[in-house]
Amino acid sequence: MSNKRMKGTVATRALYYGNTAYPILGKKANDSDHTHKWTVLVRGVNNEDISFWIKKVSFRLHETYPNPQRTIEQPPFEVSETGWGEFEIAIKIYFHAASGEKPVTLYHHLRLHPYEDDGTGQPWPKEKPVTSFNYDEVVFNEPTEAFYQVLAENNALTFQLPTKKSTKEPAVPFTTMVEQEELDRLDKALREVNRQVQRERQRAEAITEESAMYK
Ligand code: SLL
Repeated sequence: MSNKRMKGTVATRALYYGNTAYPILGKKANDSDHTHKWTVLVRGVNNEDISFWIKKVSFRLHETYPNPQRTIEQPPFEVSETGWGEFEIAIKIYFHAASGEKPVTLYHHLRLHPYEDDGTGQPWPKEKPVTSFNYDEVVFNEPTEAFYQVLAENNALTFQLPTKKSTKEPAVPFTTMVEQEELDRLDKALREVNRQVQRERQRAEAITEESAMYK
């Protein structure tokens, strides 16, 4: 099949990456200095199979881990470990050979600790997992004909965010609802900034007027 590039064509795929972490509690906690069990992962936004366009994922862990370079050749693209500290994980994503694309590296700060109370204002419950996920889109600019064909065959020329968080595990973290909440937050922040600018402008005008009186 052809590795000719399709001029003027763009194909985009969405994914999310990040980690979940659970504290090690009870008797097991005394067995080593490891305080947490964690999983770092790369997934489709609907938790769908992404192996038709992602060939393998390589996770580079901290050098305190044995064989820190962990390459996962089949889905699920994830690594589970235990440990005591947070560090940055380089996540290298290799695409289907037909794409002719170089691998892409994403960086994720492994998060083990809650840095805030939970939503109810209560301290973070010990048994509740800490999660840290990021959403991203991979844009294939002028894809090869062969790769375009792969996407088409997998119904993957377009994508949609899920509308709601699913209740079944693993719950998808990025939904149109979450997107809307973020847009609402930005909108509210923008209105607040405009209000403050307006207020400062009025103050400045008042001062100018006042100083004019003394001239
Ligand atoms: C820190 N800069 O000091 C970081 C490094 C490294 C965490 C964290 C290894 C576990 C093991 C582990 O948890 N490393 O011994 O296998 O916080």
